[in-house]
Amino acid sequence: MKVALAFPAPTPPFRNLEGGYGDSEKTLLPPPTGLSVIACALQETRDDIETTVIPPQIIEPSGAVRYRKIEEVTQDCKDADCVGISCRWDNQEAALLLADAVRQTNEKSRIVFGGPNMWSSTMAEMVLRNVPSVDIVVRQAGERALGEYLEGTSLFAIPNLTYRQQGIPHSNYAGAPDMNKLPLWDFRHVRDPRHLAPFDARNPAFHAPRDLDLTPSVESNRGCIKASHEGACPYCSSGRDSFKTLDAPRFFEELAHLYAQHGMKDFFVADNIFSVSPRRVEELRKMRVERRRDLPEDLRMRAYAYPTDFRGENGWRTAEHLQVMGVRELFIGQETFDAEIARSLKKEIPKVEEMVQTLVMLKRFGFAVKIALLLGLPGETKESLQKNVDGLQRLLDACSTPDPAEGGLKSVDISRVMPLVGTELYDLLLKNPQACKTYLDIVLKPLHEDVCPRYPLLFRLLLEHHTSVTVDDVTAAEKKMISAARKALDPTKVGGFGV
Ligand code: B12
Ligand code: SF4
Repeated sequence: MKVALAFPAPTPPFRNLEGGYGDSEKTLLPPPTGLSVIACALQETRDDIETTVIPPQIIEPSGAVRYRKIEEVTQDCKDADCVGISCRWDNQEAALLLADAVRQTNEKSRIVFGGPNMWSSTMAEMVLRNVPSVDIVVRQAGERALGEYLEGTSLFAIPNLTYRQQGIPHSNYAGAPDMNKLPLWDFRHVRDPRHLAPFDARNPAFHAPRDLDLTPSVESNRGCIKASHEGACPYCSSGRDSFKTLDAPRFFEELAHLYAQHGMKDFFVADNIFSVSPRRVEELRKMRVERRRDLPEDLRMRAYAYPTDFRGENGWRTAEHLQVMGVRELFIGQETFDAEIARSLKKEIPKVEEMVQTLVMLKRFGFAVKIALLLGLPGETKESLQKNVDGLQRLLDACSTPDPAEGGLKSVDISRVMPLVGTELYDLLLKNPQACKTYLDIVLKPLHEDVCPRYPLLFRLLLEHHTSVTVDDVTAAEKKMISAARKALDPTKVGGFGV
């Protein structure tokens, strides 16, 4: 059986979102982890499965990188019995075009959607109501669900599956696999070795990347500990699955495997929060030290941390453990400097002075830090926008550094909050008849059936119905923040996304 797993490139309006990650039209993105993890798990279930992972880009013979065209991916999927397509909000439109193109060239191929934009049953069921070329949707983890689907298990018995029952979409219960029982994975199903060579430290032409943003992603846990304790943040589409961890020895065994297979030694830790607890980081640190022999000495990682992880003595210890483990860059979601808005996010967010102290401490340990801020959150006022402008300025004055090697604040993301399908913010708009009517009048499609919603319009509706600010107010604050950050930091490290 032939299986093709594709990560389509975003279509033009969503290309090169930069977001402080560089020009993704021309910069090589790391090979897709999610699809590679699935490919390795499938291989374990049956040896007659031949899986190919198709990344979003092509490397030309000249070495130039460009996004793969939909026709090219369709051609790559021509003989596949099953085509799995990984969806993110920015490549969703491309994923739909690809599904239709594959269906036209191969009537029999089974077409499966999955990926970060398919995590909610709202989205999965919407796809099955509106996109006839898609056979099933896998929500959240894909390894077990896709394997069982290909094995022919009854659809109603497969966790995470959304399928049609007499034409009506039906979503099964969601279940997260035990990460420790999944096989070790690698990128062997990415067939073109040129996608892997630039990450191979054994290669004489290897240049260690200055930033770790575009290094291969790995996981030590899944789900979100914050979401499971306090509830998901209202703008988050990925915090709702149950929390699972990979045992510390397995995590480093996986890294050692990727080093042995591909010479990889720089990693992007995908965990929503890596520093789950002081005990966990201590355990990981111990294991890193114990496994010293199989791992490269200069193993480096970039990880997400929770804003209050670094409080007091525990915080200082957490920082030390992370540093010994090889973490060099931290991404911290501050989101807002307004205490009232922070409360509504059910997220504990430090005041600006505490954050300054944290950044100073992290700089002493040599961490390069990226801070994310979100504009237009429910409850936003002109005053809260001003607090964000002032708070960012305070952080920049105290801790910015244009050279990540020095540690300190090296990068900021200033984004407009997006009511992604599957988030509480999207549901808020869906329940608002006035917002839905405006959407229908302008787009001529009901919001609840639009698989690729117009996010700029949803952002405006969110501001109109749930804040006291306008798009112009947000734009003005955003401009001030971007300009201040560009003055203080390497301008290419000032990013953000949004509409
Ligand atoms: C790493 C990462 C990046 C890296 C990618 C490079 C790299 N180093 O790999 C960088 C930093 C560049 C990046 C950028 C962006 N990212 Co990003 N990123 C992530 C992150 C942190 C980890 C992804 C990962 O590797 N996960 C681990 C693997 C194993 O999980 P997975 O890919 O989800 O796959 C599993 C399932 O989803 C499923 N699955 C996946 N595909 C398929 C396909 C099929 C057929 C099936 C059955 C199942 C399936 O099975 C897999 C195994 O269980 C996630 C958040 C997260 N923690 O997951 C955000 C995330 C994927 N990113 C997101 C976004 C939006 C972006 C941006 C588009 C930001 C923006 N501008 O809006 C940019 C795009 C920039 C660009 N031009 O490419 C969102 C997607 C939300 C959505 N609804 O679409 C996420 C979920 C973060 C969030 N909560 O907002 N990102
Ligand atoms: S945004 Fe981050 S902290 Fe909030 S629920 Fe999502 S993954 Fe968890």
